[in-house]
Parts: sequence; C-alpha cells; structure tokens
Amino acid sequence: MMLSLDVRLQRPLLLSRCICIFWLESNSKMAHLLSTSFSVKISSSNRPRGQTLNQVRAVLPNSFTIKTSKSHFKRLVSKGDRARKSCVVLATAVPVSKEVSANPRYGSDGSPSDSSKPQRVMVIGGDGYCGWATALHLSNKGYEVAIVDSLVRRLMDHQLGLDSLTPISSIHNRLRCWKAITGKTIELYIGDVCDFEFLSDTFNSFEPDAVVHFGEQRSAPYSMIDRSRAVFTQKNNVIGTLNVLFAIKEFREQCHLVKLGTMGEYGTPNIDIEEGYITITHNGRTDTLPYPKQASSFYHLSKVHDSNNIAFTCKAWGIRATDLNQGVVYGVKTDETSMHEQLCNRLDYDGVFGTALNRFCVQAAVGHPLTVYGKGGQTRGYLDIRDTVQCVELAIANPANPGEFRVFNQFTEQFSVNELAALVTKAGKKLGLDVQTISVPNPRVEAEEHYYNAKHTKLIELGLKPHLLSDSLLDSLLNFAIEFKDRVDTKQIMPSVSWKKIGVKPQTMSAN
Ligand code: NAD
Ligand code: USQ
Repeated sequence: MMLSLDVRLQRPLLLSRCICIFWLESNSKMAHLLSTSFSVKISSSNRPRGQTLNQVRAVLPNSFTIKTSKSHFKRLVSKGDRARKSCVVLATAVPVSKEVSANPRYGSDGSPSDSSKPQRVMVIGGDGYCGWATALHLSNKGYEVAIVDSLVRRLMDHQLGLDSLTPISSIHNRLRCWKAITGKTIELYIGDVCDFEFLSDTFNSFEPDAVVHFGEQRSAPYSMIDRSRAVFTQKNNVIGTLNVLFAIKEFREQCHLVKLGTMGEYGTPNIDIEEGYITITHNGRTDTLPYPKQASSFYHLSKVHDSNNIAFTCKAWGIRATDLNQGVVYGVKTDETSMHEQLCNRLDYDGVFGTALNRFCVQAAVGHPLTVYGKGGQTRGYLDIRDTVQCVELAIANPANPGEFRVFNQFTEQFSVNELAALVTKAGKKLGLDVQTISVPNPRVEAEEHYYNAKHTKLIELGLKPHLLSDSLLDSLLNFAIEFKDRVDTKQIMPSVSWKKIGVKPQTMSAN
C-alpha cells in the first residue's frame, strides 16, 4: 500500500495517529536532520547499510511518502488481548485522575497490595539497547510489559549513515518473535513522550504500576555535533521526562518512576562520589544535600536537569522515583535476547553512539587500533547489560516510597580507558588477534588523569549479583564482534565530533 501524508495538516486524521505524531514531532524537532522533500520506506526488513546523510536528503518536508503494508500499519499499535484497551492510543478522551485508594494494586502504605498479580511496567525507550533487553527480561519474569518508543533512534542512525554491528529486526518482528517463542505479549505504543496527548492516552490505556524511562537521546557526542542537536537533546530529554512526571501525577499517582540517569552527572570530582546525596558540615551547620553535579556534555547536562525536575516533583507532588545513575554499559547478550536471532540487541561501535568497551572489542575484531582518547586516564563506572536488566528489576520490585527521590549508582566496576584497552589487548591476543592501541587527540573536554572513587552499594544491598568483567565475557564479546565483522563500516570508527568546534552551523555527518 502506498500512502501519502501531508504534514502541513494540523491534525492528520488518518490511520495511526501515533506514526503521524512520530513524524510530525520529528519534523518539528529535528529540522536539522530532515529535508524539504523526503521519501521514507518503512518495511520490516533492515535498511541498506552505510547510507549517508546526503542519501537521506535532509531538509524539512512539506510532504513525504510512506510505503508500507496495510498489516504493518495495523501493527503500529500492537495491543494485547484485553478488549477494554482496543484503540485507546488513537483516542483523545480526557482522562480522569484516580484516587490513590482506588488503585487496587497498592495498599495504604503505598506497597503493592496484591503480590500475586503481575505488575504492569511501561518501558519507555524499549526499542533501544538497554530498553529492549530490559523489556524482554521483565516480560520473562512475569511482569506485564508495554514498550513505548518513538523509534527516533532508528531514524538518527539512518540519518547519520550509522548502523548497529548486529542486524536488528523491526520492533514489530521482534515482538512477534517474542510472542511465538514465549507466548507472552508485549504491548507496543509508537509515539513520542514529548507529545503529552499521546503519553496521556498511553498511560490511560496501559495503566502502569511502574514506568522505566530509557527514552532519551543518550549520546554525548550526538549532543555536541551542533546547536540544533544540542537543542534537540535537551528538549527531547527534559520535556519528555517532565511529561512523564505530569502523566504520573495526573493519571497514576502511585506509579513508581524508574528513571535512567547517568554517572556522568557527577563529573569527576576530587573527592569520593556518594549515591545521590552528600552530608556536608559548613560553618558549624550540617545538612544532607544533593551531590554536586558537573556534567560535561549537553547530553549529560540534560540528565542533571531531569534529576532536578524529578527531585522537585517528588517533594511537591509526592511522586515516588528512583534515579538510576548508570555507568557505561557493555555487552550484548542477555538470556532473553539470545533466544532467537530476531531478538538480537543492537551493538553500537561508531564514534557517535558507540561506547568505550563495546567499541574496543569491535575495533580489535576488525584490526583497527583501539582509540584511546588523550592520556586514557579517564575513569568511569561500567556494567554488563545483564546487570542493567537485573538492576531495573530490583528497583521495580523494591519501589521508592511516595515522595522519595531515591538515587542508586548503577555500575559494578570502574576502569580507566587505558585499563580497558589493556584488557581487550590481552583477550584479543588469546584469540590470535593483533591488537594495537593509538592515542587519539581527545575530541572531548574532560579530565584525562583524575581521582575517581564512586560508591555503588545500594543495588548490591537489594540483591544485585554482578557479572564482573571477566576473560570469558571479553572472549564472548570479541567472538561476537568477529562473527559480525563484515558488517563493520571502518569509516565510522574514528571520532568525528569535537566539543570545542561545536557551533550554530548545522553539521553534515556522513560516511565518506
Ligand atoms: P538507545 O538510543 O539505544 O535507546 C533509547 C531509545 O529511546 C530509542 O529506542 C529511542 O527511539 C527512544 N526514544 C528517544 N527519545 C524518545 C522520545 N522522546 N519518546 C519515545 N522514545 C524515545 O539508548 P540506550 O543505550 O538504550 O540508553 C537508554 C537510557 O539509558 C538512556 O536514557 C541513557 O541515557 C541511559 N544510559 C545508557 C548507557 C549506555 O551505556 N548505553 C549508560 C548510562 C545510561
Ligand atoms: N573514550 C575513549 N575512546 C573511545 C570512546 C570513548 O577514550 O573510543 C573515552 C571517553 O573520552 C570517555 C570514556 O571513554 O572518557 C567514556 O566514553 P563513552 O563514549 O564510553 O561513554 P559516554 O560518552 O560517557 O556515554 C555513555 C552513554 C551514555 C551514558 C554514559 C554513562 O552513551 O548514555 O550516560 O555512558 S557515564 O559515562 O557514566 O556518564
């Protein structure tokens, strides 16, 4: 079926409102990326790799064409079996606030009142790296799960000419596969959480007991490409989170917000990093205050703004929230994503979205020298993706109290970049790889040699059993990278975004 949408319409009347929202939002917020005439093919198969930004001409569209099948449109809002929820995402009914006592899943003390009933968890950003693994894990553990995602990340990859190392199926095929293998349904709402009407409908349709919010622009380099990407990052992240807070207040007062923050909010202070709060004695008086934040990119700063907004609404409205200040995640396989190739998670290795250890493993696999930025003493907290899903489950199972803004530092070990490079070199040699390292002039503004000692005990106290970085994990990640090395576009490996060169001029990022 060929379908044309005129995006000048104030309110497109047709079909799935969700996809209209997605594209309209994309158009208004991502004008830096789109073009006056724009043709998009959406299909369940993967797009061709290595597409350049020039190939996906980038100017704001007056109209665009979506080629898809009728059945795909039907699946844009993939619903569970419950009849009461049919078409709710398409509806615009004004929701009614619910009283706390009217929520049968919580007792008067705010704790879940019926432990036998699976909790309903909304995973925002559930098509992404952490969100996909988490959604499957929670579904496997008996939670009723809905994924909310605008799919903007797939669009960004497309526009920057990037691709995951691993081939990833469309979200629809992923969910079909999950259902076929496990019999479990994960509901799907495609839309942008910055669109409050969409979010309201989604909340009223799904009625979450917990919301896990991964749905943000998460790359520091992306936020430092140019002014419009910086603005997009902060609008997308801060407004999205603000909308989630308002949705909880309005429709699901007892819902527990589990928000993905980042260790990078703290920066690299010359004292120990505490979990969220620090007790200070100043001029003879003592207080426990939020730990000072020194973020070092427009992305990391968006997380600081989120944290402040969440803390404020916990105080003002009694919202219950857990801020998971997560370190850098590595790895790709979890028990659930390993069940079938269509469930495979993404693995980013490029200079914009790829993170240190994942990048180093892919670099080693293709014989590219490991790209240590500057002196390589930059130290961060790291964790295996299998621990990301475990930590989120622990946070949901042990909710914050009403009004509590709880902060957990979510990582298991800390490493400098040089230490990571040495570990990958050693593991690569065991596999017969010739692994070299180069020092790349640091594209970022950050301390390259510094003190770093961050606390991370609260999740352990709740029962986290860490998967520490081991030879076997490195071996498996390297072998995984070797398996897919033919998909690597080596031109995407070197960093291309400079913290100092960012300006107002839109930057064209393309694979040459
Ligand atoms: P990702 O880019 O793979 O996934 C993010 C998902 O959110 C994407 O599917 C994207 O389409 C969706 N999204 C973005 N904006 C949205 C919006 N406005 N409405 C609906 N959906 C939206 O990122 P990730 O690596 O999975 O990271 C997830 C979260 O975890 C982020 O908040 C990130 O800051 C945090 N985090 C990630 C890491 C890491 O190493 N990957 C480390 C620490 C914290
Ligand atoms: N680095 C290199 N070489 C590389 C890539 C990175 O030396 O090829 C260095 C960076 O300069 C930085 C460190 O490694 O000092 C970590 O960089 P990264 O790209 O792995 O991670 P970062 O940009 O901090 O962001 C990632 C996620 C982000 C999350 C953050 C957690 O993309 O969403 O918030 O990790 S944290 O670092 O704890 O803030």
